[in-house]
Amino acid sequence: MKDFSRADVAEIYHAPLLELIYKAATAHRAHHAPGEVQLCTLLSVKTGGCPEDCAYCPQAARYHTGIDRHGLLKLDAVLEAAREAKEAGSTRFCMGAAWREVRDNRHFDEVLEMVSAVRELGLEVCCTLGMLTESQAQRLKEAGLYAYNHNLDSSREFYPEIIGTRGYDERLETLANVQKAGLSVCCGGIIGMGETVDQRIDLLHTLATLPSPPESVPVNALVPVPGTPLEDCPPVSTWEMVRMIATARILMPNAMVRLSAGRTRMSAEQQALCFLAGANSIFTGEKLLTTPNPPFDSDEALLELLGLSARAPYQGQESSPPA
Ligand code: SAM
Ligand code: DTB
Ligand code: SF4
Repeated sequence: MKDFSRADVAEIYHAPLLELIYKAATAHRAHHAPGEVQLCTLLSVKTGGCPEDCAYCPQAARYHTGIDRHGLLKLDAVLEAAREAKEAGSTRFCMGAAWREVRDNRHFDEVLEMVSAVRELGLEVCCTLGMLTESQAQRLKEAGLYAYNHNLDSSREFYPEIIGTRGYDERLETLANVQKAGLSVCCGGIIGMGETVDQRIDLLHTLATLPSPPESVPVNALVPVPGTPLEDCPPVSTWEMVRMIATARILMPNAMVRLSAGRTRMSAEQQALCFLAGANSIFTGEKLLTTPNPPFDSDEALLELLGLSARAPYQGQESSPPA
């Protein structure tokens, strides 16, 4: 565990902006190839109908968001999407399910098959399926899962204002189970939900002082979806995304910092600043889980413009590709 204090994190976060970006870019260069961006693809393998009440989420059954609900996809459909993702240069494929938690049933068995099959294609496989027990995490690991995404989303203090159907400690417990199983942890949050800057700093402090810091930190800007309680939240400014990304990069220099939801509202210049501030991964393809994402061609043009290249696929077939 890193011993950053809350005050250390606040000091980094509030540094003069260009100083902050410079420090983050320096940390980025010391730990990563700065010209490389990892491309990842998301696939919602089970969409909508979720019993949870996450105020940001279009997939919660209680909000009327008009998304196309569907049950668990068939293996063939998942494999086709994974092949396409690989073809388009993605090296990480993340399957999401709108579940509160994993249950030990045939659906989980099917997900385990999906994990093994996608793994066979030579992709890093990530899942985000809700809460997990230690033995479920172990089974995912044995099936060939590389990483598990489970976001803390915000600070402990703000959490009850966005989610009432589960608590922060339950979130931390799943993260501990994931870590115990030897899976790579992907854990981040969302800004723009009405939280204060201090609460964002609290989230960054919690992430950086987890028993071991996450290997992957997605930074999402809220995508306000009509029908959800957060539909009218005003957009966050890019400066706020940049401060989050840069602080995460300095606190967790080895992590992949992913510029995640919210890119459709960002210009090339705004995204360039995020890369400069230490983001080194994006999700590509026209859809995130259920909401739009920039078209593939415009991302290709963006990387070309900035002289960035997509990180090459890792070569080995061992169960732990390099982070
Ligand atoms: N049900 C699982 C869970 O909650 O862990 C996995 C799927 S959930 C959709 C994955 C993550 O997507 C959430 O933790 C949240 O951080 C992010 N997310 C969901 N809706 C979003 C939105 N409208 N804007 C930004 N991020 C969002
Ligand atoms: C994460 O932090 N962001 C991604 C991934 N992890 C699973 C998901 C963003 C979802 C945005 C809303 C949607 O498309 O449904
Ligand atoms: Fe369900 Fe996950 Fe959406 Fe919350 S974020 S409503 S748990 S799918």
